[in-house]
Amino acid sequence: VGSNLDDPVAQVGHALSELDELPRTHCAARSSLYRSAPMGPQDQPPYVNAVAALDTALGPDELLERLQEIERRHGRVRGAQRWGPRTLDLDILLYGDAVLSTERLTVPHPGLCERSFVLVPLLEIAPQLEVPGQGSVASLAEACAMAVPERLEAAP
Ligand code: PH2
Ligand code: MG
Ligand code: MG
Repeated sequence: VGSNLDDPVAQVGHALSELDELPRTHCAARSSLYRSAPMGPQDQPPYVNAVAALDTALGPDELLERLQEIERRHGRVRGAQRWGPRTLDLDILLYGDAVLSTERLTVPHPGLCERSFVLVPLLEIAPQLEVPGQGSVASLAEACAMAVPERLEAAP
């Protein structure tokens, strides 16, 4: 889950609640929120990121469809700029231990292994997790060269 526009902390918080409300889906764990410098174009605000573990009976394509629906409700506009700013980004990082590559969806997420803003929150909720073909989240986080994101304190 990521956002860097229109109150990113609120965008991410609301999105996490909406994930738990998806049909045939239960949010089993959610990480803290983390703030980090933008990866990609630097002339955009910092990002707030989090990760969630979902138990779901939705297949990967249907899940992706539902996530894009939530993104649209959050005013997501698909801009021309790669890695440009966005109100809400919901990416499927892993789907069980599936390895998928279709036109619309690649799982594990191709950027997962290089992105500290993904690995650090993932490590928080799933320290034992293995990424198919890539090793443990712990070893990937250890090896990641990107600056560590700042963990935000939960609102009182
Ligand atoms: N997402 C992007 C581009 N750059 N940078 C950070 N820190 N966090 C993100 O989630 C992010 C990004 C496009 O998905
Ligand atoms: Mg993304
Ligand atoms: Mg995305």
